[in-house]
Amino acid sequence: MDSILQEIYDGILEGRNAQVVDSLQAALSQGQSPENILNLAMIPAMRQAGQLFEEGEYFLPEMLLSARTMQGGMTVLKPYLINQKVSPAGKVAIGTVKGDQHDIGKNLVAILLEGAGFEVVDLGVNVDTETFVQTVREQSVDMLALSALLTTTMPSMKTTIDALIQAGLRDRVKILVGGAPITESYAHQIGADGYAPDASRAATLALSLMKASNSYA
Ligand code: B1M
Repeated sequence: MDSILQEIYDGILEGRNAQVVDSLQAALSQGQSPENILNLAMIPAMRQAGQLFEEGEYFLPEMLLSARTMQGGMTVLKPYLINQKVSPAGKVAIGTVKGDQHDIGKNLVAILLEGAGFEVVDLGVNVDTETFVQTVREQSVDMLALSALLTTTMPSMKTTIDALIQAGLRDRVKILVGGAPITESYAHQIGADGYAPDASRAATLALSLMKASNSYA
């Protein structure tokens, strides 16, 4: 790995916030693309933190430090990932489902959706079904984007879709789901409109779902 990317990877893994901000600025001024920095250094570092947690070498405080350093780094990268478009591609409400506090992937999806021209309403983490339903009812969103990182919180996606059906609102929105334990077949099984394995494919899929729904309008 390139040495500046290695510095970013190590810095995130070891939770060195200030160093990661400096290394990111250095990498950007060396001409590294923000996508490469994310995909080759930052996301792999978070994956490794999870691996060390599974192996009993990291505990929650270490995972949390890595997560905070990652979030600080994403603040530096965000302006480089967002390309302001004139007319919004649509309005998306995004949230991590009930019981789940993981928000790094969700935040990344939100940034890339914004980058693709969507207006994004970020509902945060631990979002209950009623909040999603109320948002669809009151905020005229075109799409709901649901993130889950725990196998125990995945079922909340289905609960949300079922609640939208019950409220007679399912046809008003496209539903996009994702997060580490989610699969294409799970998305299909619960009646979502789409699944994306990562943030950049989430943004591409969101655009094509909007195009498809506009062509039926
Ligand atoms: Co947690 N955690 N965690 N954790 N954590 C995982 C998810 C875990 C896999 C770690 C492990 O054991 N290897 C494991 C889940 C096991 C399982 O369910 N199968 C786990 C666990 C067990 C837990 C706790 C239960 C631990 C405990 O308390 N004993 C606890 C649960 C708390 C809760 O939510 N109720 C917990 C807590 C935490 C911290 C708070 C310490 C911290 C989160 C901080 C934060 O988010 N602000 C944390 C972290 C950092 C992780 C790992 C290490 C990293 C997650 C991450 O940010 N990855 C994670 C291990 C791992 O993922 N390998 C782990 C980087 C991020 C960019 O990737 O979020 O996957 P990700 O997002 C990706 C894709 O998934 C996708 O796009 C992103 C990339 O482009 N994506 C979407 C995500 N959402 C999408 C939505 C879409 C489309 C794509 O459309 C809408």
